[in-house]
Amino acid sequence: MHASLSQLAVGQIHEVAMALHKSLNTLIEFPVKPEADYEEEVSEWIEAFDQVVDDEGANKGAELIGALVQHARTSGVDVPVQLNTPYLNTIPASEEVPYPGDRKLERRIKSLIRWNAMAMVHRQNKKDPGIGGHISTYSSLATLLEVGFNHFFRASYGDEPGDLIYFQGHASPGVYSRAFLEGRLTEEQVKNFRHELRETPGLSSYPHPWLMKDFWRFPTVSMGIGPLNAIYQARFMRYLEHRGLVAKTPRKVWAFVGDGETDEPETLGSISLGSREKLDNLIFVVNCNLQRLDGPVRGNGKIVNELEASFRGAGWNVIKVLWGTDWDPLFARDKSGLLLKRMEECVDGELQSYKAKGGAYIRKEFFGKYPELLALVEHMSDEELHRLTRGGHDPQKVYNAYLRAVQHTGSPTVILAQTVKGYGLGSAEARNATHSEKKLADQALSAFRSRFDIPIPDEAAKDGSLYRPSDDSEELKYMRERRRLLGGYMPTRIPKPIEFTGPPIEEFAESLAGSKGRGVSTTMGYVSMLRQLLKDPKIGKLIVPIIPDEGRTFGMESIIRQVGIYASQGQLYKPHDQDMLLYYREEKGGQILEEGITEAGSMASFTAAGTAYSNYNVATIPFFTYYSMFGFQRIGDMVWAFADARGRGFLMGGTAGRTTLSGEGLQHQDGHSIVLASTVPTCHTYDPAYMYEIAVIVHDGIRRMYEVGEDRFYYITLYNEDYPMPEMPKGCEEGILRGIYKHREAANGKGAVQLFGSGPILNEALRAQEILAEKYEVAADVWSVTSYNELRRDALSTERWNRLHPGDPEKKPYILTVIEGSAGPIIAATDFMKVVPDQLSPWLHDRLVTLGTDGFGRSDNRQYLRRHFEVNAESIATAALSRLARDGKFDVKRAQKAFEELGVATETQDPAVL
Ligand SMILES: Cc1ncc(C[n+]2csc(CCOP(=O)(O)OP(=O)(O)O)c2C)c(N)n1
Ligand SMILES: [Mg+2]
Repeated sequence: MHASLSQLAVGQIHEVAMALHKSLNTLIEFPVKPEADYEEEVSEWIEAFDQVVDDEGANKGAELIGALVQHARTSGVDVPVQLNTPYLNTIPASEEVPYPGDRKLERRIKSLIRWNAMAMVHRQNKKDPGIGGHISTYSSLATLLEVGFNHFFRASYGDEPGDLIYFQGHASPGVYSRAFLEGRLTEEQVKNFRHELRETPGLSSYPHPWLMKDFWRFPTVSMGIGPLNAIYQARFMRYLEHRGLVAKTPRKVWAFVGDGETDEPETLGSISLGSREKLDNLIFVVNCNLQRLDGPVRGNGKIVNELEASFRGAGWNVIKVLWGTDWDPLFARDKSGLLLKRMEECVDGELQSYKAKGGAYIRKEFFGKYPELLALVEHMSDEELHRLTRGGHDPQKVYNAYLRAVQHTGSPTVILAQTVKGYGLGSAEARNATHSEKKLADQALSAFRSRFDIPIPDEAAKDGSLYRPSDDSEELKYMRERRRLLGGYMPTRIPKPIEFTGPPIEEFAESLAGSKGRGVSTTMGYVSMLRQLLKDPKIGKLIVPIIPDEGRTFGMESIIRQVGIYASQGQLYKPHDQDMLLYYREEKGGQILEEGITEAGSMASFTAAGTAYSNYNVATIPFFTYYSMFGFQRIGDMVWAFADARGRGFLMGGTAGRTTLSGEGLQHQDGHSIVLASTVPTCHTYDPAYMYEIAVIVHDGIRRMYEVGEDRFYYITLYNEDYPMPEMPKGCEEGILRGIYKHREAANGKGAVQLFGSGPILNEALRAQEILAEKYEVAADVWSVTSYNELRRDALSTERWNRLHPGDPEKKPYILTVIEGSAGPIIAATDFMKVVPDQLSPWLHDRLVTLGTDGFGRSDNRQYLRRHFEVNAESIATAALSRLARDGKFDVKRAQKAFEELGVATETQDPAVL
């Protein structure tokens, strides 16, 4: 080397640094081409660099480059950050290990799976047009899955459950097809793909544990949810291990992700958690078939490069599997570097066209750009050029990538596998419309059969008949043996029974006893209840408190002190508040999952914890406490998937109520999460007013979910308004759980009006009761309605029974049995939308008058908010009088005057539209 760094101009340093980068072969894009003047100088530097690598090894070379770049940067030279490596396989052919399986047999098995997957979808659409199904996703994924099934996916590790696999949802026909060959699904089931409502049980379109509870574990088909849940699953696995709740095993979480799916913010949004937590138990496989539903994923760019940069930047181990073995000799022979250059020049739209248009086109358009490349392939036919394989279809390449991934330590791995959408589907291969291809023409079916050597007659091929060789065929024996060695079939979901006894109701004594006149909020009460549960000798350790950076909002500092925040590395710093009682305690065995500001991530943790009974045989009980507005509204689709996954646990919607949360305004004030919660079939929603109500609900919830084993979960609202919590009256447990009980009868025992209240608005109803009695001599009964949703579900199911049994005596919905004998109108007031109580209209008919908080919130205080939304005591009282007046039970003039006396404006605009 002649010139020293200090002698070079800044521009020259840049040139040299970039040239050396390129020579290191780790960074490819070369934004500033060396000018001719420097060429000699650059080659001298490279020569010197090569010398260092030759003499002292690659590590020394890397150090040198690192030092050079660092120096250039500190000297003010803007060396661009480059995160892409050459558009080549990460693992060079020279470093590959040989394939350990029987390639020929595995190919035959894969062909049979391909055939049956395709036949399943094709037949169904032939006889039931429009029933749908997808063949092109699996056709691109087959090798990626098969190498896993034959060599990597472990069903168990001794007594411990094995790997957890998130399958690309649209590839389900391939997964079914394998299970069919394994003899786990019958021909009848396969023939009833997407016909699960007919006589023989069928197969659901996509992975749904709700519909196929012995088979699927993870709902993935809503794009983005699978990958996000997989990241948090891997983290939760570590959490269980660190807390000693499961044994440490080499088990992995595999997530198969579509390249189009990476557009979803959920897919990439949390990848940094993977590296921060060093989740080397996590492997993403992105099926880069370069297409999504409508067309190319990045027609004008390269999705692989984009993802490589994102994942590498986030600290993941990235393994690219781009080209098949048949490219290796071409690369070996190409001394000009033009083959790589040509690959790097191509955008994905072109790569797709090459596969769609065939060999002659590839010769002309791809190789034809440079005469040297044309010469490189002159010995190959067009057909051979067309068949040049993409890496994700080559078992040898895929095996090596998986092997590296499972051996890698210290960070998660992503495998970016280049594939062809619709692989093997002839004219549907790599076409924009291929995603929606559901049927093949007769001729395409025959071609498919011939290409993959399916031993069935032509006629049967045209019908798309299923084909399963005999049980003692080589293929099936091989499949079974491979799975036996890997611990069993997958996917399966057969939770083992878990011994579990919930805490006795006495453990909730503090909540049941009330606050002895002290003003407390249900949030505060809940936090003390949770602290108590955490101390339970049997189930305390199973409780998983989850909070998205709202611990202090909910007064949970004491819990942080009590059980600590889970931190995989422990606490590497002295917290500034360590001298204080309630210091910020992080530790390896900590119990709280403090997720930071991510409701989606927290929900993913809730999902991992709420399904741990089925994935790890551990009945963890998650309590996810969050700002109620940012729950269902923000991450409702994840809640839906949680229900599908048969998740169990408690969603605790804090700072609920559009008028109870004061000061925060429109974006925070929740008046509708209960409406959204009502849409999830296994979600049981409660809007309690008192601590004893919460205690009864949680006590029973733990019993039902974990002792009885019901697939249900709870949404419970929590409020921040302080008021005295009464002691539990006798005999109200059933009412609390079913949704309503009488809370305070009219003083004279003859209520002429019924006031329904929920949450803190129950206090307004109680105050209205007093106003009505004292000022207007109207007697009213007050009821606590803990759940309109539960009351409606009960009424709907009773009504259904009545409809289906016209000859039998009519049954009564619970709500009617409860209010039977009560007199007068019912004024129902809630801090949620009017539609919440209105759910009971069909049964309460014209007795029901609803007051609720429809419309956008404001940031004022409770008093003004309740007046604005007309849910304060005065509004409740006037609503009662107004209704009584219309019914001819109260003087109209007096009713009109009452509005004035109580300060309820009558001519203002409706808050619902303000
Ligand atoms: C949240 C969500 N939005 C839209 C869809 C509809 N959808 C189903 S498959 C698909 C394209 C998938 O492309 P990609 O992820 O690349 O998978 P491929 O089939 O190409 O393997 C879309 C948009 C969905 N399933 N989920
Ligand atoms: Mg795709």
